[in-house]
Amino acid sequence: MPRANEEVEALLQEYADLIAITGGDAFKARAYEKAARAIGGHHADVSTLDAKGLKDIPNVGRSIAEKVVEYLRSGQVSTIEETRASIPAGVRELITIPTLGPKKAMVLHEELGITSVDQLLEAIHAERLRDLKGFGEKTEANILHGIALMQKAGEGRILISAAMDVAEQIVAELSALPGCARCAYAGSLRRMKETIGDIDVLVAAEQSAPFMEALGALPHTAEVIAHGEKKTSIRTTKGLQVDLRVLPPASWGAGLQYFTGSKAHNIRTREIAVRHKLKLSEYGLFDAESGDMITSETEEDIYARLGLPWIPPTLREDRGEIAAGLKGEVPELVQEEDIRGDLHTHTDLTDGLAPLEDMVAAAAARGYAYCAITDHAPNLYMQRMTDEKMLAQRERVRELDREHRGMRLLHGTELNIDPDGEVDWPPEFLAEFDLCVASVHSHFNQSRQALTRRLVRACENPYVAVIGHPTTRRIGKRPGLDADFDAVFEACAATGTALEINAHPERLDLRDEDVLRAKRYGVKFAVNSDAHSVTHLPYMRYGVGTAQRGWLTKDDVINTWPLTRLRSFLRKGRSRPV
Ligand code: DGT
Ligand code: CA
Ligand code: CA
Ligand code: ZN
Repeated sequence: MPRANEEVEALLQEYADLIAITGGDAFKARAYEKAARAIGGHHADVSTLDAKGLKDIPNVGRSIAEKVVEYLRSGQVSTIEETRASIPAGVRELITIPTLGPKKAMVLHEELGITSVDQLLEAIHAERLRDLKGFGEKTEANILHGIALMQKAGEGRILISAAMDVAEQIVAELSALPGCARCAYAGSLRRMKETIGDIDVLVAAEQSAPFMEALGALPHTAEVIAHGEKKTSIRTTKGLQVDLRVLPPASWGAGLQYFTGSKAHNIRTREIAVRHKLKLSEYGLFDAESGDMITSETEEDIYARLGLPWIPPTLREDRGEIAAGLKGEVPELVQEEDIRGDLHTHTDLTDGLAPLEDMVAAAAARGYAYCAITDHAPNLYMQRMTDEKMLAQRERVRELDREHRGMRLLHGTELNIDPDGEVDWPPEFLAEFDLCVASVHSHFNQSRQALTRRLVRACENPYVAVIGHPTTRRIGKRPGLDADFDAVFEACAATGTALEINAHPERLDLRDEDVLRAKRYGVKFAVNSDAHSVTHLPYMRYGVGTAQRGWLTKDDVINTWPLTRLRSFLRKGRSRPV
């Protein structure tokens, strides 16, 4: 994303929050939020656009365009500065606590005079929040969790998508240099972990200096932290650390295996080496006694000499992959190419940015065999959905379906699971959708018992085929629902309801460990982008990475299936419509 787009997105989002704290118009706040996301997701660099060009971006009206122009010209927007100044700095800090939100932050300020995170912690420990309306023990626990998340985020793990963008650019730049035999990223990014501490890049070349220098000179690089012959570390303009190691081409496999990790996996592989009277390091696999090199050029050779098949990086977490390898039972993991379609996408009929036609064209361009449009149902009040709008969209979807020869379109919706586990619309209306995803979008803080019951009831609904973003967590921002997920997994398996692996990098929900657990109950999964713009469809890769980390095969994932098999699953045993 161009830097200016990112800055403007953050500024408009902040303004939306400020409007909310000062008790401003909710629709106005919402308009700024939508514009923020539209600009963040816009393909062209906004700093190259004039007011007219800005207004062509969906959800950007005249007044917002003017503010953006002012910002690009002067580095600030007077209205936003004024609003900012009207709120104490400490309260602005409070709203950055995930799980707290602008309204509660304002109550804490007005009722208890709290103006900093430290004061808030003190007040919680002194049980002073208990007397406030709308605050309870549960809220306290959530706020404490939010503060912990914020402090952890401050320790600098970043979302996989942000790391991937930087890593792919660096790998492309370094690969183009003369003398580069191999270049790849390793570490947690190659393992597709949900957040990344630092990026590890490896190069195989005879000479290391040109690569070390090139890394220091890249436009991303803000600072060289350490510069050596084998390893150089830099910090990017966004504060992300990148470690570059240059290896002799003959050590490529050993280096790649070592620096891919995880540490826990490497400890296991080294133990096996020791049992075979071998020694494994980043330079190669050696005979422990003579010190003779046995092999080092490819990962496959190294694993083979340890009596193991090549283990996919997404499994290298010491979660049983070595034992599975020794028994020849490493699963054949689902791949991105196996995905035949996306079952959760939004258009500008609700909170998506792109018109239906654009979403459909972009999905078709990805080579999908089918794609479901699943805009929000009416109980998500801000989306202003109506029966008429939904039916009109269905008409249009059916027309487009006839026009797109290669891809079948499914008309679906994303229902809201209410506090009792009920969803929008009566059964007759639901029966007409090709697919209903159902998700929790509110009342996150119910008791564990109520939340569990709520999700189980949604599974029992014969029209609900997929539970969307099942835990509702937002990485670094909101913890997942405190429900008994084992009970939910059991209900999914019993009712034939799939669990979503939402591929949005801020969600990745279900997460890898939960996927692994749910699979043991016999649950099926849908890996979906939840795209709110055409640029989100490629998030699918992160969902597939998470599915792999949860040991899923193609058969576990319903949107790798042929359409007939998928349709029969979506009917959940209901009879075919006549
Ligand atoms: P991160 O950066 O926190 O997201 O996680 P990783 O896994 O990328 O960790 P990092 O960057 O510290 O190191 C990259 C890989 O290098 C790691 O996965 C395994 C290997 N490695 C680094 N230090 C050690 C070590 O002390 N022992 C072993 N066995 N492996 C190490
Ligand atoms: Ca790393
Ligand atoms: Ca590292
Ligand atoms: Zn949703």
